[in-house]
Amino acid sequence: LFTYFPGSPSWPRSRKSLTYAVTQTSLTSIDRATLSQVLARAFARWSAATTLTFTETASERDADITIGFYAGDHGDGEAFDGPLGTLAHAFSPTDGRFHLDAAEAWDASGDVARAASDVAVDLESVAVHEIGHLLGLGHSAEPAAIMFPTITSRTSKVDLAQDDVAGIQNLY
Ligand code: TQI
Ligand code: CA
Ligand code: ZN
Ligand code: ZN
Repeated sequence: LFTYFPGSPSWPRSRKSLTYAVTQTSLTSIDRATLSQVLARAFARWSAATTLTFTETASERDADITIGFYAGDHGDGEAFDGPLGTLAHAFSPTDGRFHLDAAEAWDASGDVARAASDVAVDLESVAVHEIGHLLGLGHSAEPAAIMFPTITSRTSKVDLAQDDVAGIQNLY
């Protein structure tokens, strides 16, 4: 079953359209256009289940959600740890920060099973999970759920389960 953060924070119900910006890419080798495509696919999975829409903006100032790659201690008290371990983190509504560990072997090809690295991590799968946190979902006890707290390297898991849909529809 789905959960929320303490106090069930959400984006205001009146805000149906949220914007996101990619603000820090100096530590990743992922092509910028590919990164935009993967993020758009991940956000679309949540907009398909809700009345929310998500639009990329070039301006950090106009963005509700900011997305970037960071290494080690990057100033928010949640240091990254090198390959595997913590892959990414996102803060609860309405903070909007979504950080990815630049040390991961991110795969943005959409076919992580074919990745060269044994420790390749599917970027879209992690993005779908972290967007759930950005929108207010905590972890789920349902193994099929995107919000279930486990992910396997070289594996893709991008489809919302009925449990994720029920959780987000109950919140918005
Ligand atoms: N990052 C943790 C996560 O996103 C960070 C975290 C722990 C967290 N507890 C939280 C974030 C509570 C918000 C609220 O769960 S992670 C998965 C998992 C991670 C984990 O790098 O460990 C995914 C990133 F657990 F689902 F497999 C992506 Cl999909
Ligand atoms: Ca890590
Ligand atoms: Zn961070
Ligand atoms: Zn999580």
